[in-house]
Amino acid sequence: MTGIRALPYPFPLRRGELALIVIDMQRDFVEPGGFGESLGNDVGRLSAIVPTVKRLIEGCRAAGIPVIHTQECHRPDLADLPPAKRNRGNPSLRIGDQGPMGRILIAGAPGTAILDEVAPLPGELVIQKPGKGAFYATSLQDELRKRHLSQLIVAGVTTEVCVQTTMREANDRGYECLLAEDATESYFPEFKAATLDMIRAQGAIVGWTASVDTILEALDV
Ligand code: C5J
Repeated sequence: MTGIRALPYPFPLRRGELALIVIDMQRDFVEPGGFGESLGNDVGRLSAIVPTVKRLIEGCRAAGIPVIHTQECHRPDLADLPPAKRNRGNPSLRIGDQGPMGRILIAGAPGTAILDEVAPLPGELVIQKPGKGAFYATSLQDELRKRHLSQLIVAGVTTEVCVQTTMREANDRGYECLLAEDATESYFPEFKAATLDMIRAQGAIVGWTASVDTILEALDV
């Protein structure tokens, strides 16, 4: 078995069963003037990883690894947005409200779009998700099963919210996950560091972590 040099020990790569999943690289989280910034966050931390995420995506494509994208968004009628989620953050600007880039996190709004630099290619799977985890109320598990995929490289934002939630959901469903350390980011550096530690603690209790360079080297790209 070939392994990828990872923490806390080599990731047991099964290349034919591996996909890359890129979480929520959306304008509203990453660009100035979006929802993330309206909550008082420094979006510069997130925009700084865009070139690295792009390199990982392009490397995986070159290696023949399927690339899956997620997009956090809701229906225009908000039927999939419970008050427990809508009433969070800055109450003057909530999910579904009109923001500087259209209705915040509503399907089809400009701010909800995935950044051009890391946009899906035609034919790549895009999972629209109303929750933090990519498995909640989506077809992701069925799509992975159909493609006989059992391992995920995980990238995207934010590390301790949608990325970590997705990794925990995936792990509970039997998927092995490798988090790309420098292709994920948080508005809070200490939360990112803690998340990486939590994921790989206790013998990879949730998953593994490795740098993008190391992952691409193992994929021979
Ligand atoms: C958040 C996400 N932070 N994609 N979403 O609300 O992590």
